[in-house]
Amino acid sequence: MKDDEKTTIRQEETDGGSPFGFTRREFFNATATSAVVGAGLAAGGWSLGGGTAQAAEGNQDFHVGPGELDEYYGFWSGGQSGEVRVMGVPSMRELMRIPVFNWDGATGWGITNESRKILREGLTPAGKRRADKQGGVLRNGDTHHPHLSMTDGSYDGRYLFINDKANSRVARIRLDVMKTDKIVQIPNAQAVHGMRPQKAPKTGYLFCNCEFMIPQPNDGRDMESPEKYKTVFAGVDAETMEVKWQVLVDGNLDNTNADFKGTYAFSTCYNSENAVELNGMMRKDRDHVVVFNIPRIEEAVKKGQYKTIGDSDVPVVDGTKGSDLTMYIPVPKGPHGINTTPDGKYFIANGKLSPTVTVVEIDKLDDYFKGGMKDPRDAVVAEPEVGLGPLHTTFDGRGNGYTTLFIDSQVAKWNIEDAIAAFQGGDTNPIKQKLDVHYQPGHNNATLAETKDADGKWLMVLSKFSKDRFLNVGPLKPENDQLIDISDGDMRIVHDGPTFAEPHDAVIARADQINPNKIWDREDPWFDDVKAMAKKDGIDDLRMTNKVIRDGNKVRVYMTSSAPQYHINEFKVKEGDEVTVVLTNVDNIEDLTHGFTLTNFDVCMEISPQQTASVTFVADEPGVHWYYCQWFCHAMHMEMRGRMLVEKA
Ligand code: CUK
Ligand code: CUA
Repeated sequence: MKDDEKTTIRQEETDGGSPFGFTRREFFNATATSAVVGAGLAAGGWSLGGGTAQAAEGNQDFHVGPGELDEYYGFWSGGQSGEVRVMGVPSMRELMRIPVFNWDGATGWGITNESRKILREGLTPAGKRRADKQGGVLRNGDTHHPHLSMTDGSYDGRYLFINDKANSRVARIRLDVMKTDKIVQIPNAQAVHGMRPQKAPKTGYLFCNCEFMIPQPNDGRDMESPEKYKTVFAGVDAETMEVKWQVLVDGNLDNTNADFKGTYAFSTCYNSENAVELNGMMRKDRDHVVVFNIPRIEEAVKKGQYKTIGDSDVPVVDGTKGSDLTMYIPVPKGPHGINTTPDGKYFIANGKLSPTVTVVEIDKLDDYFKGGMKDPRDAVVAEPEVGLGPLHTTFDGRGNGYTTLFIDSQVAKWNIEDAIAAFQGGDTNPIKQKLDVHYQPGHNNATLAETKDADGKWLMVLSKFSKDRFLNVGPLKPENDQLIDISDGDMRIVHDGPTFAEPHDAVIARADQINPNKIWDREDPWFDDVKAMAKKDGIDDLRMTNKVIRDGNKVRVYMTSSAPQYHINEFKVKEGDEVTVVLTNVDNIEDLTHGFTLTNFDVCMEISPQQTASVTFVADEPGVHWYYCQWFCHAMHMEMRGRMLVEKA
C-alpha cells in the first residue's frame, strides 16, 4: 500500500467510511508497522529512510503488579469537570480526584465552609456578584493546564497550579494534603488559558494568559469597536495568589511558558488580526509569539508607569507592539503550544495551522532587548516541518522533541540539533520516527519533561478522540490517554487509558518528589478559622469537645467522631435556626475517613483522620433528620449515624 493511499484511508475512516471492508481496528492492526511513516511524508517532505516499526520486544516494564507502587505521580487536568486527577504512572491507575472549581459530593467541596471560603474569597467584585446569584460560589470550571511548583528548575513538591478557562481563575493545590487552598479570579480578563509557574530561581510567579480580547474596561463601552479590544498577560504571586501586575497585549494569548533563569515568559498568540469571527482570524499568514521581559515589567510597575482598569487596582503596563517590555516574534499562523527544552536553551512554538514548529534560542532574546537585534525573526534558529496540526511538544532530555500532530493523529519524534543544522542548510533529516496515536492528540508530556530533570522514560499522549478503542458508552465518548515507552529506540504504545472530559494536559513527577501527609496535622493552618470560632465558644481543643452552643437563632454543634460512632447521637434545634456542624475525626489511623451526610438536606462532607470540617445550613424543615457517615469505615459503619430533631417554630 502506498503512503498516499494510507492517508486517504485515514481521512475516509475519520469520516466514518470503511473503504476496504474492514474496521479501523483491523486496519490499524494490519498496518501497525508501516503506517507509522504515514502522512508525514505528504506533509513534511522529509524521507524517512527505511521506515520504522514499533519495537517488537518490550523495553521498560509498564506492568505494576498488585501491591506494587508506581514510579511516578501524574497530575491530570479534569477539563470541563473542573477537577484534577492524580494518576500512577506507568500503571495508569487513577489514585485520587481533587475537586477544584467543581462541586463534589464525596468530599463536600462547594458545600463545606472551608471550601466555600476558598471558592469565594479570590473572586473579583463581578465574580462575587455572579456567585451571589447562585448561592455564593461559582459552580463550574474548565481546567486545562496543571503545573507543579519548582525550585531551580526541579519539582519541589509544594504546589500544583491549574487554570480555569471558563471563569478566568487560577487555583493552587497543596501537595501535602492534596487539597485546593487558594483560588484567584483574574480581573480584566475573559478565559484564562495558558498558565505556567516560573521555573527558577523558584516559582515566584504564575504566568497567566488571558485569551479573549475585550474592551478595557468591559463595562458596555466600545462593544462595536473590536479594534479597541485588548487582552492581558498576568503575573500572579504563587505564595499569596494575588495578581501582581498585568501587561496589555495585541492578539489572543494562547499558551505560555517560561525560561530557566526567571527572566522571560513567552506566549503564543493567534488572531493577530484582532478579529471577532473565524474568517477575519484567518486573514494573515503570520501570528506571533510575545516574549515578556519580567525584570522590565517589574521595573515599570515600580516606577509607576501603569494604569488601572475599571474596579480593579492591579497595575496594568502597556506591552502592545512597540513597547520595550515585550518582543513580538512573527511565526506561522495560529501557533498553539509553547514548550521550553529541558536544557533551557530553546523554546518551541507549535504551528497548529502550519506543519512547522518554530525553534527560538532563548539567549538571543537578550540581544533584542539590549538593542543589538533589529528583526525579531533573527532569534529563530530552526523551523522544521513535522506534520499536520502540530499542537504541543515534549522532550526526552536526550535532545529530541516529541510533537503531537492533531490532524495526522501521530506523534513526531525529531532531533533539535538536526533541525537547527537543517535550517542552516544542512541535509540531515531531523524527523526520527512517527507513531500513530488514537486519535487526534492534543497535549503530550514526557516524564519530568518540563524540568531540567527530564528523564526520557515515558511519554503520555492525550488523544481527544477514542472512537472505536473502547466499548461504546453512547454519544459522549471518553478521551484516550496513551502511554508510550520512549526509554530506548523507537516509541511504542503500551497502554490505552479512557478518561472523562477532558484532560487537556498532564504532568508527571518522580514519586520521591511528591510527599503527601498520611493523616492531617492538627496544627495545619487549614483549621485556623474553625479553631478561632471554637475559641470564642470557649473550646480549646476540638478533639476533646462534644457540645451544642446556642447563640440567638444560631446553633453550633461541635462533635467528634471515631469509628464507628459520632459522639453526639442527637441534637435539637428550632425550625429556622442557622446550624453549623463542626466535626472532628479523632481517629489517627491512616485510611480511617468518616463523613457527615444529612439526609434530604443536601449537606455532606469528608472528615479524614485528624481533620475538622464544618458546614452551615438552615434547619428549615421540622421533624427528624438522620445524619450518617458516608465512608465505609468499620463493620458497624451502617450504624454510624445520629438524629437532628427540628422542633416546629
Ligand atoms: S490547550 Cu487543550 S490541547 Cu487548553 Cu493546552 Cu492544547
Ligand atoms: Cu464512619 Cu462510616
